[in-house]
Amino acid sequence: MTSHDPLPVTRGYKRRSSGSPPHPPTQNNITQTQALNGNMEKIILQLPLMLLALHIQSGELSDSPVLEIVEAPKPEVVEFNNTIYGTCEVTPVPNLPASQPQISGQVLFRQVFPNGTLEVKLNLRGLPADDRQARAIHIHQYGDLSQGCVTAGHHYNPWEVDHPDHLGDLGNFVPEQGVIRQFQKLPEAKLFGGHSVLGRAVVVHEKEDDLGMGSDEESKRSGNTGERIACCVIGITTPRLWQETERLPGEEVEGNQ
Ligand SMILES: [Cu+2]
Ligand SMILES: [Zn+2]
Repeated sequence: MTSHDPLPVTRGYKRRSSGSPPHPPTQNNITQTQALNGNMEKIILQLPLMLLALHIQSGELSDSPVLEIVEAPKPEVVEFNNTIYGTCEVTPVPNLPASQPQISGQVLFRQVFPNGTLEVKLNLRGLPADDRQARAIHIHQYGDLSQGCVTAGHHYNPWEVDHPDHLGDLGNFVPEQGVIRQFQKLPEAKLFGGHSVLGRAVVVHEKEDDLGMGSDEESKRSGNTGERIACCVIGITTPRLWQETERLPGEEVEGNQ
């Protein structure tokens, strides 16, 4: 058998279901044998999935090796005192109309393993000093900026809820003196686990988020926030950026070693 052959169990499964029996059994025997074969095949095929599910479930309580594979930027977590740091380097979309500000800067993330509340620091610049327009910021599903911010998909929504309850709906931000500086907590979003926001995008919109209060359907989908004017992909980083960024109102001192 070469490495390209299918696994023997797969071939056995195919042969059993398509081949004819070697000698004619009674009708009753055929039915029983087929039912038995069918059940056994289902159990055999599902067994690895069932075992995997059990491993993952129990892994949330213990230190299962499977959990490490599913979870884990483990080296960073250990190295940085059970904390994972994320950064997102915001850049304006190319060919932005002159009426829109060229927003750049960083959105930083920090979460203590495994169930700490995700903390976010926004540090954006590039707005006119007299600009007081509120702008929406969300975490979108895909870290794909191949065609600017439009390829980042919809708001990341693993729970299939309405806007503005998506786990990465950061809300509205009003610039002051050309910058947006804010600390906030995002209790629903995580850097760890299956619903991690790592690898997804932060998108800054041209308009204010209506927070689901609008009269149209789009309000409960995206908040009617207009064009996407700047975005970035969230990646893993060291504590350096978080620690070097000035402390913002609401930011807790502890854990900031
Ligand atoms: Cu958005
Ligand atoms: Zn949303």
